[in-house]
Amino acid sequence: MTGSNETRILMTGIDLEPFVVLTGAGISAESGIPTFRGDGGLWEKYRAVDLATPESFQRDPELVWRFYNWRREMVANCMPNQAHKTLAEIEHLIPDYTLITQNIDGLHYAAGSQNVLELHGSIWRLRCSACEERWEDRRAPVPEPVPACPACGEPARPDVVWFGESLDIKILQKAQQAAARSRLMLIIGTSAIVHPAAAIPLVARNAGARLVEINMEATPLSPYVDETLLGPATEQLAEWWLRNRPHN
Ligand code: BV8
Ligand code: ZN
Repeated sequence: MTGSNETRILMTGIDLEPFVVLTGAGISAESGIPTFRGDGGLWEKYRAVDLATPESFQRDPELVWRFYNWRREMVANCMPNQAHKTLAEIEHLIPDYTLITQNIDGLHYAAGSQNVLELHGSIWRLRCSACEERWEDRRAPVPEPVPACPACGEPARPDVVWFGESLDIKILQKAQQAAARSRLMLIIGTSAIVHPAAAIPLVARNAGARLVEINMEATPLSPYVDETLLGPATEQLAEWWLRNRPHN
């Protein structure tokens, strides 16, 4: 193959671009961040309905802030792992590349990824519960029991998407459009249960993309993928990339 704008062909003869990746909590597990649904998962201790919903914030904002402060302190002490770093390397090597994440921990950016579609927001951003104000805040923990909006003084909340809330439509459309034109999608560390994120791989499949799933176990998506690599993301992604990275 010659010429930079040629579609790169994998050593195994499949298209490598447009290259799309969807990650979930499992990619951060080896950084020490508990997943949501595994054993010892976050939601086991705290029922999602009690904490990650607008109703719970309305009812008890201090409780919800205690939960997010606990997560902020945990994430602040965690480093990106080899899987995050491999994805940052792929972004630098593959021009037509889109990284979509359900995670709010910011570890893809910490590993050097530059363009990340954060479907469910970021734990490091706050937004006002009343006006449009939103801002970066890296304090772990946020000291006030319920921080106030700097613009209007109303209660501030984590700038994340809670259950029952719709995602940022622009970010979701970008993710769906990337999937709709993809030739290859890696799905890494997601239980493929939470919608609308869980439907994104099917958009890629309908577009004729090759789907490669990396997980510790089979998921509802597994029957629809071309390849399921079972094992920790740090190992499985590095080995897959070693087998398939372009050598020119
Ligand atoms: C919406 C931000 C509507 C907050 C999160 C029935 C059918 C379909 C949909 C629904 C339904 N009932 C309700 C819904 C809607 C609901 C939903 O999907 N519920 C699920 C539970 C059924 N969805 C919503 O509410 C969404 N909004 O639908 O709005 C609407 C429309 C119009 C107008 C108004 C409203 C919003 C969903 C977003 C919720 N927010 N997070 C926060 O994080 O605090 S979701 C939360 O789950 C996280 O973002 C997390 O990323 C996400 C998904 O979980 P995973 O990432 O997959 O993590 P999980 O623990 O589940 O799995 C980890 C995987 O990793 C496992 O498979 C494990 O085997 C693997 N693993 C572990 N270790 C490793 C590993 N893999 C590799 N290596 C390892 N080392
Ligand atoms: Zn405000």
